[in-house]
Amino acid sequence: ELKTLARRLAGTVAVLTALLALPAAAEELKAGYSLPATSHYGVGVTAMAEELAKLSSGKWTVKQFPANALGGEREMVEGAQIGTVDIVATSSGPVGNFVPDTLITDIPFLFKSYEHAHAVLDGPIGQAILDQFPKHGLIALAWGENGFRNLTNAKRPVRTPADAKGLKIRTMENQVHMTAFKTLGVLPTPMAFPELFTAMQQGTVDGQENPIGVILGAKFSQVQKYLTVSQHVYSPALIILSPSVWNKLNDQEKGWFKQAALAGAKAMRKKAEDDAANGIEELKRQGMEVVTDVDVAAFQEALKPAYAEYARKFGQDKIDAIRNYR
Ligand code: EAX
Repeated sequence: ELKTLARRLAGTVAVLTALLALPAAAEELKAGYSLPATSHYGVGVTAMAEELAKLSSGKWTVKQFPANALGGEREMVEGAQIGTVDIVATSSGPVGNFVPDTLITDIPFLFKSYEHAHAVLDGPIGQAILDQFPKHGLIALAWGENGFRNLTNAKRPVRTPADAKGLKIRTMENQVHMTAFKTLGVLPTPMAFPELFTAMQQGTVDGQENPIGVILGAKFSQVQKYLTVSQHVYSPALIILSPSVWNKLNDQEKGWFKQAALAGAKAMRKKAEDDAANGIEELKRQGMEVVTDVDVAAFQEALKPAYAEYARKFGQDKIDAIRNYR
Protein backbone atom coordinates (compact mmCIF):
# COMPACT_ATOMS: atom_id res chain seq x y z
CA GLU A 1 0.00 0.00 0.00
CA LEU A 2 2.83 2.34 0.86
CA LYS A 3 4.32 1.50 -2.51
CA THR A 4 1.09 2.39 -4.31
CA LEU A 5 0.95 5.68 -2.47
CA ALA A 6 4.57 6.45 -3.36
CA ARG A 7 3.88 5.61 -7.01
CA ARG A 8 0.83 7.87 -7.06
CA LEU A 9 2.75 10.67 -5.45
CA ALA A 10 5.55 10.31 -7.96
CA GLY A 11 3.01 10.37 -10.74
CA THR A 12 1.43 13.54 -9.39
CA VAL A 13 4.81 15.21 -9.06
CA ALA A 14 5.64 14.28 -12.65
CA VAL A 15 2.39 15.80 -13.92
CA LEU A 16 2.94 18.98 -11.91
CA THR A 17 6.49 19.30 -13.19
CA ALA A 18 5.29 18.91 -16.76
CA LEU A 19 2.64 21.56 -16.21
CA LEU A 20 5.16 24.04 -14.84
CA ALA A 21 7.44 23.45 -17.81
CA LEU A 22 4.70 24.31 -20.28
CA PRO A 23 4.97 27.84 -21.64
CA ALA A 24 2.67 30.01 -19.58
CA ALA A 25 -0.45 31.29 -21.30
CA ALA A 26 0.14 34.75 -22.77
CA GLU A 27 -0.67 37.54 -20.39
CA GLU A 28 -3.08 40.12 -21.79
CA LEU A 29 -2.31 43.79 -21.22
CA LYS A 30 -4.97 46.50 -21.50
CA ALA A 31 -3.90 49.51 -23.55
CA GLY A 32 -6.00 52.68 -23.74
CA TYR A 33 -5.91 55.89 -25.75
CA SER A 34 -8.24 58.72 -26.76
CA LEU A 35 -8.43 58.33 -30.54
CA PRO A 36 -9.59 55.68 -33.05
CA ALA A 37 -7.50 52.56 -33.72
CA THR A 38 -6.44 54.07 -37.06
CA SER A 39 -4.88 57.11 -35.33
CA HIS A 40 -1.22 57.69 -34.47
CA TYR A 41 -1.88 56.22 -31.03
CA GLY A 42 -3.41 53.06 -32.52
CA VAL A 43 -0.54 52.71 -34.97
CA GLY A 44 1.97 53.26 -32.15
CA VAL A 45 0.41 50.79 -29.72
CA THR A 46 0.11 48.17 -32.48
CA ALA A 47 3.81 48.55 -33.34
CA MET A 48 4.69 48.28 -29.65
CA ALA A 49 2.57 45.14 -29.23
CA GLU A 50 4.16 43.47 -32.26
CA GLU A 51 7.67 44.24 -31.07
CA LEU A 52 6.90 43.03 -27.54
CA ALA A 53 5.42 39.77 -28.87
CA LYS A 54 8.52 39.23 -31.01
CA LEU A 55 11.04 39.97 -28.24
CA SER A 56 9.22 37.91 -25.61
CA SER A 57 8.16 35.03 -27.88
CA GLY A 58 4.54 35.88 -27.28
CA LYS A 59 4.60 36.18 -23.51
CA TRP A 60 2.37 39.29 -23.65
CA THR A 61 -0.54 40.21 -25.87
CA VAL A 62 -2.05 43.68 -25.95
CA LYS A 63 -5.77 44.32 -26.05
CA GLN A 64 -6.49 47.81 -27.32
CA PHE A 65 -9.21 50.13 -26.03
CA PRO A 66 -9.31 53.04 -28.50
CA ALA A 67 -11.50 56.15 -28.52
CA ASN A 68 -11.68 56.84 -24.77
CA ALA A 69 -13.16 53.41 -23.99
CA LEU A 70 -11.19 53.48 -20.72
CA GLY A 71 -11.95 57.16 -20.03
CA GLY A 72 -10.20 60.43 -20.76
CA GLU A 73 -6.43 60.78 -20.64
CA ARG A 74 -6.33 61.88 -17.00
CA GLU A 75 -8.51 58.95 -15.99
CA MET A 76 -6.36 56.49 -17.94
CA VAL A 77 -3.19 57.77 -16.26
CA GLU A 78 -4.92 57.33 -12.89
CA GLY A 79 -5.82 53.82 -14.02
CA ALA A 80 -2.15 53.10 -14.73
CA GLN A 81 -1.25 54.33 -11.25
CA ILE A 82 -3.68 51.96 -9.55
CA GLY A 83 -3.22 49.09 -12.01
CA THR A 84 -6.62 48.99 -13.74
CA VAL A 85 -4.99 50.05 -17.04
CA ASP A 86 -1.65 48.57 -18.13
CA ILE A 87 -0.52 50.76 -21.03
CA VAL A 88 -1.60 54.32 -21.86
CA ALA A 89 -0.71 56.26 -24.98
CA THR A 90 -1.49 59.83 -24.01
CA SER A 91 -0.67 63.40 -24.90
CA SER A 92 1.35 65.19 -22.24
CA GLY A 93 -1.78 67.29 -21.62
CA PRO A 94 -2.92 65.93 -18.25
CA VAL A 95 0.41 64.31 -17.32
CA GLY A 96 1.78 67.44 -15.64
CA ASN A 97 -0.88 66.99 -12.96
CA PHE A 98 0.92 63.76 -12.00
CA VAL A 99 4.55 64.51 -12.93
CA PRO A 100 5.07 68.31 -12.79
CA ASP A 101 8.45 68.08 -14.56
CA THR A 102 6.69 67.31 -17.85
CA LEU A 103 5.01 70.75 -17.87
CA ILE A 104 8.03 72.56 -19.29
CA THR A 105 7.51 70.67 -22.58
CA ASP A 106 4.03 72.23 -22.92
CA ILE A 107 5.29 75.82 -23.35
CA PRO A 108 3.99 77.41 -26.59
CA PHE A 109 6.45 77.90 -29.49
CA LEU A 110 9.19 76.12 -27.50
CA PHE A 111 10.04 73.51 -30.13
CA LYS A 112 10.94 74.75 -33.59
CA SER A 113 10.50 71.51 -35.52
CA TYR A 114 9.88 67.79 -35.14
CA GLU A 115 13.66 67.24 -35.30
CA HIS A 116 14.22 69.73 -32.49
CA ALA A 117 11.52 68.13 -30.33
CA HIS A 118 12.82 64.62 -30.95
CA ALA A 119 16.41 65.64 -30.17
CA VAL A 120 15.39 67.19 -26.83
CA LEU A 121 12.98 64.47 -25.75
CA ASP A 122 15.21 61.57 -26.83
CA GLY A 123 18.28 63.19 -25.26
CA PRO A 124 19.34 63.76 -21.65
CA ILE A 125 16.65 66.43 -20.98
CA GLY A 126 13.85 64.10 -22.02
CA GLN A 127 15.35 61.17 -20.14
CA ALA A 128 15.64 63.22 -16.95
CA ILE A 129 11.89 63.89 -17.17
CA LEU A 130 11.08 60.20 -17.79
CA ASP A 131 13.18 59.38 -14.72
CA GLN A 132 10.76 61.41 -12.54
CA PHE A 133 7.77 59.14 -13.22
CA PRO A 134 8.45 56.27 -10.79
CA LYS A 135 8.33 58.53 -7.74
CA HIS A 136 4.83 59.54 -8.87
CA GLY A 137 3.67 55.95 -9.21
CA LEU A 138 4.06 55.68 -12.99
CA ILE A 139 6.51 54.26 -15.53
CA ALA A 140 7.13 56.28 -18.70
CA LEU A 141 8.65 53.97 -21.31
CA ALA A 142 9.11 56.46 -24.16
CA TRP A 143 8.21 59.86 -25.57
CA GLY A 144 5.77 59.51 -28.44
CA GLU A 145 4.11 62.29 -30.38
CA ASN A 146 0.76 63.98 -30.66
CA GLY A 147 2.11 66.84 -32.82
CA PHE A 148 1.90 70.58 -33.38
CA ARG A 149 -1.46 71.92 -32.26
CA ASN A 150 -3.75 74.11 -34.35
CA LEU A 151 -6.75 76.21 -33.42
CA THR A 152 -10.23 75.48 -34.73
CA ASN A 153 -13.45 77.36 -34.01
CA ALA A 154 -17.00 77.77 -35.18
CA LYS A 155 -17.12 81.59 -35.20
CA ARG A 156 -14.57 83.21 -37.50
CA PRO A 157 -11.25 82.88 -39.30
CA VAL A 158 -8.37 83.57 -36.89
CA ARG A 159 -5.07 85.07 -38.12
CA THR A 160 -4.05 87.31 -35.25
CA PRO A 161 -4.40 87.37 -31.46
CA ALA A 162 -7.07 90.07 -31.93
CA ASP A 163 -9.14 87.58 -33.96
CA ALA A 164 -8.83 85.00 -31.19
CA LYS A 165 -9.78 87.38 -28.38
CA GLY A 166 -13.05 86.55 -26.66
CA LEU A 167 -13.41 83.09 -28.15
CA LYS A 168 -14.31 80.38 -25.67
CA ILE A 169 -11.74 77.70 -26.30
CA ARG A 170 -11.50 74.28 -24.71
CA THR A 171 -8.00 73.64 -23.40
CA MET A 172 -6.48 70.50 -22.01
CA GLU A 173 -6.36 70.15 -18.25
CA ASN A 174 -2.91 71.70 -18.31
CA GLN A 175 -1.81 74.83 -16.40
CA VAL A 176 0.81 75.86 -18.95
CA HIS A 177 -1.70 75.82 -21.80
CA MET A 178 -4.34 77.59 -19.71
CA THR A 179 -1.90 80.37 -18.82
CA ALA A 180 -1.13 80.88 -22.51
CA PHE A 181 -4.75 81.11 -23.58
CA LYS A 182 -5.71 83.38 -20.72
CA THR A 183 -2.85 85.68 -21.70
CA LEU A 184 -4.17 85.81 -25.27
CA GLY A 185 -7.54 87.03 -24.02
CA VAL A 186 -9.20 83.76 -24.92
CA LEU A 187 -11.60 82.25 -22.40
CA PRO A 188 -9.93 78.94 -21.62
CA THR A 189 -12.27 76.14 -20.64
CA PRO A 190 -10.39 73.08 -19.41
CA MET A 191 -12.27 69.94 -20.29
CA ALA A 192 -11.54 66.25 -20.76
CA PHE A 193 -11.26 65.23 -24.40
CA PRO A 194 -14.23 62.80 -24.42
CA GLU A 195 -16.60 65.70 -23.62
CA LEU A 196 -15.24 67.98 -26.31
CA PHE A 197 -17.19 66.97 -29.40
CA THR A 198 -20.55 67.43 -27.67
CA ALA A 199 -19.41 70.68 -26.07
CA MET A 200 -18.65 72.10 -29.52
CA GLN A 201 -21.82 70.67 -31.01
CA GLN A 202 -23.91 72.33 -28.30
CA GLY A 203 -21.93 75.57 -28.43
CA THR A 204 -20.69 75.32 -24.84
CA VAL A 205 -17.30 76.20 -26.32
CA ASP A 206 -16.52 77.93 -29.63
CA GLY A 207 -13.45 75.93 -30.41
CA GLN A 208 -10.48 73.83 -29.43
CA GLU A 209 -6.91 73.20 -30.53
CA ASN A 210 -5.24 69.95 -31.54
CA PRO A 211 -2.88 68.41 -34.08
CA ILE A 212 -4.30 67.70 -37.56
CA GLY A 213 -4.42 63.93 -36.93
CA VAL A 214 -6.60 64.48 -33.86
CA ILE A 215 -8.92 66.94 -35.63
CA LEU A 216 -9.35 64.35 -38.37
CA GLY A 217 -9.65 61.31 -36.11
CA ALA A 218 -12.21 62.94 -33.82
CA LYS A 219 -14.23 64.26 -36.80
CA PHE A 220 -14.18 67.83 -35.52
CA SER A 221 -14.88 69.19 -39.03
CA GLN A 222 -18.49 68.20 -38.36
CA VAL A 223 -18.76 70.90 -35.68
CA GLN A 224 -15.98 73.38 -36.56
CA LYS A 225 -15.82 75.61 -39.62
CA TYR A 226 -12.48 77.39 -39.22
CA LEU A 227 -9.02 75.88 -38.95
CA THR A 228 -5.99 78.05 -38.21
CA VAL A 229 -2.69 76.28 -38.87
CA SER A 230 -1.17 78.01 -35.86
CA GLN A 231 1.19 75.24 -34.74
CA HIS A 232 1.29 77.19 -31.48
CA VAL A 233 2.58 74.37 -29.34
CA TYR A 234 4.22 71.00 -29.83
CA SER A 235 2.25 68.33 -28.01
CA PRO A 236 4.41 65.41 -26.92
CA ALA A 237 2.88 62.05 -26.16
CA LEU A 238 4.02 59.42 -23.69
CA ILE A 239 3.80 55.66 -23.57
CA ILE A 240 3.05 54.95 -19.94
CA LEU A 241 3.14 51.56 -18.22
CA SER A 242 1.50 50.69 -14.94
CA PRO A 243 3.97 49.93 -12.13
CA SER A 244 1.75 46.91 -11.38
CA VAL A 245 3.13 45.39 -14.60
CA TRP A 246 6.65 46.85 -14.42
CA ASN A 247 7.35 45.72 -10.86
CA LYS A 248 6.85 42.07 -11.82
CA LEU A 249 9.37 42.16 -14.68
CA ASN A 250 12.98 40.98 -14.55
CA ASP A 251 15.71 43.12 -16.07
CA GLN A 252 15.61 41.41 -19.45
CA GLU A 253 11.85 41.85 -19.66
CA LYS A 254 12.12 45.52 -18.68
CA GLY A 255 14.52 45.93 -21.58
CA TRP A 256 11.98 44.31 -23.93
CA PHE A 257 9.21 46.68 -22.81
CA LYS A 258 11.44 49.72 -23.34
CA GLN A 259 12.58 48.52 -26.75
CA ALA A 260 9.00 47.74 -27.78
CA ALA A 261 7.81 51.17 -26.58
CA LEU A 262 10.56 52.86 -28.62
CA ALA A 263 9.36 51.00 -31.71
CA GLY A 264 5.82 52.13 -30.88
CA ALA A 265 6.89 55.74 -30.39
CA LYS A 266 8.70 55.73 -33.72
CA ALA A 267 5.62 54.45 -35.56
CA MET A 268 3.44 56.95 -33.65
CA ARG A 269 5.63 59.87 -34.70
CA LYS A 270 5.63 58.79 -38.32
CA LYS A 271 1.83 58.51 -38.43
CA ALA A 272 1.30 61.84 -36.60
CA GLU A 273 3.67 63.58 -39.03
CA ASP A 274 2.07 61.95 -42.10
CA ASP A 275 -1.35 63.10 -40.88
CA ALA A 276 -0.07 66.63 -40.29
CA ALA A 277 1.37 66.72 -43.81
CA ASN A 278 -1.63 65.24 -45.62
CA GLY A 279 -4.61 65.93 -43.39
CA ILE A 280 -5.23 69.61 -44.12
CA GLU A 281 -6.39 68.82 -47.68
CA GLU A 282 -8.78 66.25 -46.26
CA LEU A 283 -10.17 68.76 -43.73
CA LYS A 284 -10.75 71.21 -46.60
CA ARG A 285 -12.65 68.52 -48.48
CA GLN A 286 -14.72 68.05 -45.34
CA GLY A 287 -15.69 71.73 -45.56
CA MET A 288 -13.28 73.53 -43.25
CA GLU A 289 -12.01 76.97 -44.15
CA VAL A 290 -8.27 76.98 -43.54
CA VAL A 291 -6.07 79.94 -42.51
CA THR A 292 -2.39 79.34 -43.16
CA ASP A 293 -1.00 82.92 -43.12
CA VAL A 294 -1.00 83.13 -39.33
CA ASP A 295 0.71 86.12 -37.70
CA VAL A 296 2.97 83.97 -35.53
CA ALA A 297 5.12 86.92 -34.43
CA ALA A 298 2.03 88.69 -33.09
CA PHE A 299 1.03 85.60 -31.11
CA GLN A 300 4.52 85.30 -29.65
CA GLU A 301 4.49 88.99 -28.74
CA ALA A 302 1.08 88.68 -27.10
CA LEU A 303 2.36 85.71 -25.09
CA LYS A 304 5.19 87.70 -23.44
CA PRO A 305 3.52 87.89 -20.01
CA ALA A 306 2.97 84.13 -20.13
CA TYR A 307 6.65 83.58 -20.95
CA ALA A 308 7.59 85.69 -17.92
CA GLU A 309 5.41 83.44 -15.78
CA TYR A 310 7.01 80.29 -17.24
CA ALA A 311 10.46 81.71 -16.52
CA ARG A 312 9.49 82.22 -12.87
CA LYS A 313 8.00 78.75 -12.68
CA PHE A 314 10.62 76.67 -14.52
CA GLY A 315 13.73 78.88 -14.61
CA GLN A 316 14.81 80.73 -17.75
CA ASP A 317 17.99 78.61 -17.90
CA LYS A 318 15.97 75.39 -18.15
CA ILE A 319 13.73 76.85 -20.87
CA ASP A 320 16.74 78.14 -22.81
CA ALA A 321 18.44 74.75 -22.52
CA ILE A 322 15.51 73.29 -24.44
CA ARG A 323 15.09 76.21 -26.85
CA ASN A 324 18.76 76.19 -27.81
CA TYR A 325 19.31 72.43 -27.75
CA ARG A 326 20.86 70.97 -30.85
O1 EAX B 1 -4.17 63.09 -27.20
O2 EAX B 1 -6.98 66.23 -25.05
C1 EAX B 1 -6.43 66.53 -26.11
O3 EAX B 1 -6.71 67.56 -26.72
C2 EAX B 1 -5.38 65.62 -26.70
O4 EAX B 1 -4.56 66.31 -27.56
C3 EAX B 1 -6.09 64.49 -27.43
O5 EAX B 1 -6.83 63.74 -26.50
C4 EAX B 1 -5.09 63.56 -28.12
